[in-house]
Amino acid sequence: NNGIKKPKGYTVSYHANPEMEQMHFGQKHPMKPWRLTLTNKIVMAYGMHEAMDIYIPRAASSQELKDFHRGDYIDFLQRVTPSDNTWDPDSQTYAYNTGDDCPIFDGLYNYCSLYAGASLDAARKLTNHQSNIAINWSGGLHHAKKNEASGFCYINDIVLAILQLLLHHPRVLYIDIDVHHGDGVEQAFWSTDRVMTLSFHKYNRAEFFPGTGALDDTGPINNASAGAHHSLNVPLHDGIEDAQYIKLFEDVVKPCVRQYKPTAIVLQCGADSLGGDRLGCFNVNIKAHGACVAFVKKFNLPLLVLGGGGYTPRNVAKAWAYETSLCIGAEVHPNLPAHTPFLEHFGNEKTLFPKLDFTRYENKNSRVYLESVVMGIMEQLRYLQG
Ligand code: TV1
Ligand code: CA
Ligand code: ZN
Repeated sequence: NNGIKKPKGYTVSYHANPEMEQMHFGQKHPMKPWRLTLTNKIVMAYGMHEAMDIYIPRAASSQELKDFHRGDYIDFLQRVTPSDNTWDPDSQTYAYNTGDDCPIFDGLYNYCSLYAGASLDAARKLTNHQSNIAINWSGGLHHAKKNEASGFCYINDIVLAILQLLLHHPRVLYIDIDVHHGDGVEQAFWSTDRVMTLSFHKYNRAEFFPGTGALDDTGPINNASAGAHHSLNVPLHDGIEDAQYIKLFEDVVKPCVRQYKPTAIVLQCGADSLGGDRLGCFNVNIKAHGACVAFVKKFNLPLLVLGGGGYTPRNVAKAWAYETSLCIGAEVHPNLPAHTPFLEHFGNEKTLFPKLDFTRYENKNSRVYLESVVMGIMEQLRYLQG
């Protein structure tokens, strides 16, 4: 291998089931489970698997899925086939918000129960003290609701994993760097103070999915509710750049950890916040995206690392492989190993840190705007003391 060693006294577990990588959402659909194959090939080509405990996770049981989701919705996912999904003429949609964004494809239920099983196994490795960091790149599907699909997400594996952590942990901090708002996770824990949710995202109520996550949406308005001030949102404009993003992330996450004192952290690493993403609109490089992971690791708390969005597969795979190396604390050569499968797929950019396409989005985030966002977050955190 490349001399990558297991870190001493420190365990990283990697949960990946190749069965789900073969799934297809449909020809033109931006979600490509195949990006996970690409990620795993890079991880293995570097020999990173030598430094981690590798698990091929089982599928979650329908009972486990029902710990968050409504029974009739899970029964529907289990039963429905591409040919028999029924159109509801009243709402002009298919059942449970399936349709264009969330199509019914062959193997859908298997796909859902596999990524959920992986997140549950990963969470259990943390609560058993068998891992310090547990990674599931197939999870992080933050839009799924209790009784409906949303934004390419059917089962909310993040909510299920956090519920698992809450059996052993008094407080869990959820951090979400996907370019979209982590609305499903926010909604699930809106009225509790045992989970703090913190999402960084592009925000435009009318024009960018899902349209929620304004700076002042911080939990129930009623101060008597435990959840008040425990949902934090960092709304951003197009084109945010590396230095701004890293500073903002650190300026927000550090005081959240200091004030909230979580005993475990869940980090959703959606890679659609990278520059050049097919659906995203930020100008963040892979090194800066990874800097967020490295920063969170430094708190030395049990850490669940999840995937999420990411629609330019060659960049997603590099980002997640690089972030795997940061989790194990291994220095990897920036050039992809010559024996990496699918190397031809990466064209001229056979490096972990390609030049991304920043031409599509001009930076609309002023220094003054970002300072006002940090102030807004600090204001919420002041309510937590006492
Ligand atoms: C089929 C084929 C579906 C091509 C969907 C982009 C497609 C999109 C497609 C698409 C697309 C969205 C909306 C509009 C809701 C709709 C994994 C009624 C080229 C976590 C989910 C984004 C992001 C949903 C998921 C969004 C995640 N954008 N081509 N669909 N309205 N949906 O805007 O956060 O990354 O785009
Ligand atoms: Ca986000
Ligand atoms: Zn996204």
